[in-house]
Amino acid sequence: NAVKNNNISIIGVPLQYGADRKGVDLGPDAIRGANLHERLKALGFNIDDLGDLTVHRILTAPQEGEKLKHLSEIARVNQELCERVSSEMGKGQFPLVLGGDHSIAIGTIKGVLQHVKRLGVIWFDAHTDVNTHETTSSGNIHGMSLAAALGYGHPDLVNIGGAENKLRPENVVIIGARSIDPGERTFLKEKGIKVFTMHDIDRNGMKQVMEEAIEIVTNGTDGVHLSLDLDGMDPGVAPGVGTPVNGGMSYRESHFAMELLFERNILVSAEFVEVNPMLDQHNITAVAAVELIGSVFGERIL
Ligand code: B3U
Ligand code: MN
Ligand code: MN
Repeated sequence: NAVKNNNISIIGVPLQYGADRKGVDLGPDAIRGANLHERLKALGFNIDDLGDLTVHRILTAPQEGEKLKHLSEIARVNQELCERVSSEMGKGQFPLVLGGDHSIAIGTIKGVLQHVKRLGVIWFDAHTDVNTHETTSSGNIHGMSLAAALGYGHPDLVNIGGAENKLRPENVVIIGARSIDPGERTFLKEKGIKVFTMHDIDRNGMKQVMEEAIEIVTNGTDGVHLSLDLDGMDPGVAPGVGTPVNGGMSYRESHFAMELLFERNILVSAEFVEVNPMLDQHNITAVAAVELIGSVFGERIL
């Protein structure tokens, strides 16, 4: 199997305050509504759906030019997510987290790190999410979550689950990037984080990219987390996302990547984020998410 056991815990995180566009809080239910449980059960998994974490409604708009929009609620929810993920892993469960905006990767990863000290991460995304409050131009925390998990950014984010618990840059790969801010480019170069851009996928193909990526994230680690932002896929196949970027990974490339992850049996946890039903057409982005989850957990054509 792709995972160390047959038991998956589903955790929904209806958080939208890390993103600008409204509606990504509806993601967890849209994903469940696309037959997630049935699909995983058909593959032989036991499913424990813990429901959604509580997110308090914020009625005040962030200030003009704010660099950490809605920081306190985002930090609170992520701390709770961290504890929930950690306690599920402590019971031997595989945490499958449904977003919500990508800021929830901070809580997920910090929770996994409590059990897997040397953790590899595959970050599937059109963006690289390595801004900090010092480099961001949007102030949106979903563009800062990978930096925070690496130990960079505002202390309220970095300290979630303990500041000493953090990813190492050499254990992280980003796949599918095609929109990188100037400050992020500097950060990625300085820290030596491996990025496979769309150019690399075009040039070498997904097979070679994934083989290199898996080599990096498994080298010296004890497990791998998949953080999959649906905007990594091309907007033609996954239009229901807040910040679509043209020229993304095709339906087949994305599935092939998931199939290779299953084959190598390296994942200890996964999250699927940024599904925005309010921007979607006929729920096809949520359906795509569930299909990718199917491939990650071993669905095959024949
Ligand atoms: N890098 C930009 C845009 C962005 C990042 N993540 C998403 N969009 N989804 C930013 O706002 O930091
Ligand atoms: Mn992202
Ligand atoms: Mn993205």
